Amino acid sequence: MTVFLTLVVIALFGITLWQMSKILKLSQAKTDNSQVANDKDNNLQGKLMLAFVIFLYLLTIYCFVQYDSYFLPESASEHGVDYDRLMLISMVLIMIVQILTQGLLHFFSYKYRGKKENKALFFADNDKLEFIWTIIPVIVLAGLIIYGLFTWTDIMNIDEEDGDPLIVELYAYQFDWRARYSGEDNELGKANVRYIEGINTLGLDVSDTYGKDDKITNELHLPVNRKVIFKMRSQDVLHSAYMPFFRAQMNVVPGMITEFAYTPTVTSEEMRNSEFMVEKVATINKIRREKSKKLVAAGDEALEEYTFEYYLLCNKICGVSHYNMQMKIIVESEEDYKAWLKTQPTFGEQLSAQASN
Ligand SMILES: [Cu+2]
Repeated sequence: MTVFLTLVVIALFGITLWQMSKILKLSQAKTDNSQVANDKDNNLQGKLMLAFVIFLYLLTIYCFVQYDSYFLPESASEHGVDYDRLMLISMVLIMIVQILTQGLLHFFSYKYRGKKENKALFFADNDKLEFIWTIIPVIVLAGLIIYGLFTWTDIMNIDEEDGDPLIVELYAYQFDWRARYSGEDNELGKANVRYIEGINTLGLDVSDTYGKDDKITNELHLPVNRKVIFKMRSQDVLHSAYMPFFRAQMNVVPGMITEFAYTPTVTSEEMRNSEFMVEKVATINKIRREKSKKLVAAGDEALEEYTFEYYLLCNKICGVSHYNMQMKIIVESEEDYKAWLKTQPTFGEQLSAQASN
């Protein structure tokens, strides 16, 4: 019954509105209701066009100033320098073209807004003009694309024979990462998702002798200034290995091995002590201290001081805890790296420890 009454009320309300709109229409019968824009309309629209583009440009400048602190520091990897240069050149070109064309579009809409006495000029075509505005974008775009292709080839050229690269497996699963280092033999053992059982969460082939001395860790230690080749595997869904400070990102796809390589050039320690990071961390800690005051007042635990670390993040939304899927990266000297690796147990040792339990 209530539903029926509600529907009746809504229907009556609708009819009332409809009747009122008819009255309104009658009272406006004498005003100009022509569908053709008059000078007053054109004036308003022209000014709005101009105001809109000015608003957009002011907003852009504001965002650059306000969100400047979210920019990354200079790249901490060798190829990252080329990557940043390509990005900068592309962005500067895009900005110049955008500011000019968009600005002119809106300015002309304002300047040549409709006026009753204006007559349109018949202008068929101009070969010279068309040639100019075709050839300039062609040359600029071709240059940008060719430069981009060369940079891409340089970055994606993963040559295992070149120098003495470190080969590390990155293993992704919901919702964490593992790193696997090849042992003394410098060869990663075979692995397959079918072998996953008990502590063998990476599915290493137990019968493969190459795998026995592999070391599985939950931190990624990398020696500085040595090329690292990452071989990536996923246990379950699509993940993405994202290391923004090294300008590196690669999808981690179940059922296949994807690769990426880079040479870290700045140790964790150096990055922590860099001017850029000291300033940034100070700002973060200031915010945290203020937040802590409120937390303590509310009876919650205060926030710890923040110190900078590199992280490997997941950059594909892979499930509920995706936001927390990360592994610490420590870039250090070759000696420190070797000393750390020595302290890690091999897969063989882990297996026999489990067997004796
Ligand atoms: Cu993920």
